[in-house]
Amino acid sequence: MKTKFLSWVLGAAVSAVAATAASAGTLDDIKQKGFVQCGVSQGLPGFSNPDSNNNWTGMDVDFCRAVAAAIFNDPQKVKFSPLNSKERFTALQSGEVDVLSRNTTWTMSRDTSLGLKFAGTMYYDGQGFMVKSSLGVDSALKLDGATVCTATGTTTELNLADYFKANNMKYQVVAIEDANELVKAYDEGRCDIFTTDQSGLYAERLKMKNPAEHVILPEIISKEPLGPVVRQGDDAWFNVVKWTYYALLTAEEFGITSANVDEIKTKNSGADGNPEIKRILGIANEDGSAAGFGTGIGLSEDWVVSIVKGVGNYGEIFERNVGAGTDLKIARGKNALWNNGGLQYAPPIR
Ligand SMILES: N[C@@H](CCC(=O)N[C@@H](CS)C(=O)NCC(=O)O)C(=O)O
Repeated sequence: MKTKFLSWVLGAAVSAVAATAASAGTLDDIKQKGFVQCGVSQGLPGFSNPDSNNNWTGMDVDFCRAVAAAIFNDPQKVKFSPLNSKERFTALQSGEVDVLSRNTTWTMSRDTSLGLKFAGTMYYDGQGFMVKSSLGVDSALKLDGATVCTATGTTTELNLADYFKANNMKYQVVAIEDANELVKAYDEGRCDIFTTDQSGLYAERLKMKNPAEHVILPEIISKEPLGPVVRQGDDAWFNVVKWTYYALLTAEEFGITSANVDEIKTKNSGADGNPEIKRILGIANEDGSAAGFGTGIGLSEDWVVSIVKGVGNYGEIFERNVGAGTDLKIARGKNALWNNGGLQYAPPIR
């Protein structure tokens, strides 16, 4: 009885917080303060990483810059809050950040009972394992009895338990909140294995004393769709974040890049312009009426132009931050567009 009452009180408190945050109107607040407050990781190369001058780069960072470009026609109008995995949801629930763009896995409980809402999957991932090559292990199924380093408050911890149980193996866990301490613990040999999202393994390996000494095992033990998150109860803001993600995909699908967006816009501006391109780039109809839908979600008609000029399309963001030309060298794989063998798919802008 007592516990039931307590959980009711807690539930009511969470709804009250969500309702307060929602009634504030996040998009209007952002327009008023002049920037987007974006929750990111504390440093994950390729995803959200600060340099020595506190300039942030990465896919998750570029997503927030895309949202800023959509609102302000300026990808720099964003401030970053570095958050560890344990504190990230409270920071979003309390309104400390407007959006969380931080290698966060979309799960049912996070998307429902936490009072949050995922706007899309910026990166389709899965959990993997890394070991020192000197250990001579070539499969995760040979890890019985191992000591495993992992981050606190993650899906990683939970999948790890499931996987070892399902395969009748024992393990000891070293769970650490701070990402740099975690990497250090593994690098210094406090654990035999490091486990996290496979993209995280590629990223964290770059921080090891000798990256070449570590191998990533072939097994992928979970689905980790990573994407931006907002609070429940504020549909206007949710729509802006969700359609910014779709705009990035749509631009790639139509071959619209940061280098050619102006040219494509000019080419399609006349009466014989491609109607689909007109809708995407918000080019007005001959009678002056709006062809696109930007103003319908509180943005300008050329919101997609601003996004692509500011950060490029999805493919450009991927290649610049984690692609073949970077230290991470990640292939598009499941993150290719739907018409190119991948899972990235946006509903039509119409
Ligand atoms: N995707 C998983 C794991 C995300 C996670 O927090 N991973 C750690 C280990 S790579 C991390 O991002 N550390 C970087 C940091 O805390 O700044 C989740 O959403 O729970």
